[in-house]
Amino acid sequence: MIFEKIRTVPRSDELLDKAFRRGSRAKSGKISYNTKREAEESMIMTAGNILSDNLANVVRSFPSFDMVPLFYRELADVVVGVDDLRVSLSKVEWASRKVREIARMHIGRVRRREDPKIVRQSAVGRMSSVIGRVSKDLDFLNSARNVLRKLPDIRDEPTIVVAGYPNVGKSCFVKLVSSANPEIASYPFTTKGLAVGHFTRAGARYQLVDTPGLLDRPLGERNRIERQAILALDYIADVILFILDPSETCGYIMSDQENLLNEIRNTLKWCDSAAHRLRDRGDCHPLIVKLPLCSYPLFIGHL
Ligand SMILES: Nc1nc2c(ncn2[C@@H]2O[C@H](COP(=O)(O)OP(=O)(O)O)[C@@H](O)[C@H]2O)c(=O)[nH]1
Ligand SMILES: [Mg+2]
Repeated sequence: MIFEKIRTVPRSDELLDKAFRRGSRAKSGKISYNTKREAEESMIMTAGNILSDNLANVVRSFPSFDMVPLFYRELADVVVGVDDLRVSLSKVEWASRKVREIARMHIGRVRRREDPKIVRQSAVGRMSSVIGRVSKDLDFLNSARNVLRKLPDIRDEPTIVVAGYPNVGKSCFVKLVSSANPEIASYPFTTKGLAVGHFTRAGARYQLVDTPGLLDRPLGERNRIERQAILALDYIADVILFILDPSETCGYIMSDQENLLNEIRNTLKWCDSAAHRLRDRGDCHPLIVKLPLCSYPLFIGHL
């Protein structure tokens, strides 16, 4: 999965600690230094390189969002916000360049015979201040990284997306028939993200995607959790398995559940990506399965 490779983003205090510790070691560890001047220069260069390289590595470890497949880009936008990511990444990139510039400038001052200790103190102060300015961005990038790398690995395989109102038994069904192991509970909104499982039938592998429950309301009013379900329906579903609970033990009346079904049916008709994909797979018509929780008859129909 595209976000799996993003590495842990260090905190600002960890970065400063590492850089200045190594810098001090570089200064004191080498007996070959003839003068205090060379020792301070080495400290500034080592600390500057470590800070600058680590910040550049943070930026490099995130994928370029223009190259990320549309489904994952939209999903990343829903769960963490792609614009916020871009802003933080560009600030960290700025900090990487700025620290290198500060190191170069201060090394120049040491070589021009300014007091090396004072120059080193100034370099440390300015580098710390630059890192302090991106401290919140580093924290945000690390929490975003932790969310992104847990997104499901959706492959280009026949995909069935299971949708419906909250608490109707979607996760239970997915767990029963596939390798997925979603959390199941007797209260709504247990599932907060997409979960993918697989099963094999007649030698072919299928993906089954569990989604968070949807309420019957306009897209603009949907929260981040519901919008993940909409994206799965919109971008990756070859077949939609819509589960209804006629017993209404889920806590929602049938007419509301049916309204949601009709709304999804109408939305997907107008949605280009879903309409094209569903048409391309001539053998894979979207299905709506009315799966009763108790003893109701099974009903299968076409979207
Ligand atoms: N009676 C009955 N209860 C079910 C069935 N499937 C799931 N449940 C229960 O319904 C509740 C919600 O199930 P869950 O799979 O978490 O629903 P989801 O929110 O749609 O994913 C849980 O308490 C399940 O044990 C079923 O076929 N029959
Ligand atoms: Mg669930």
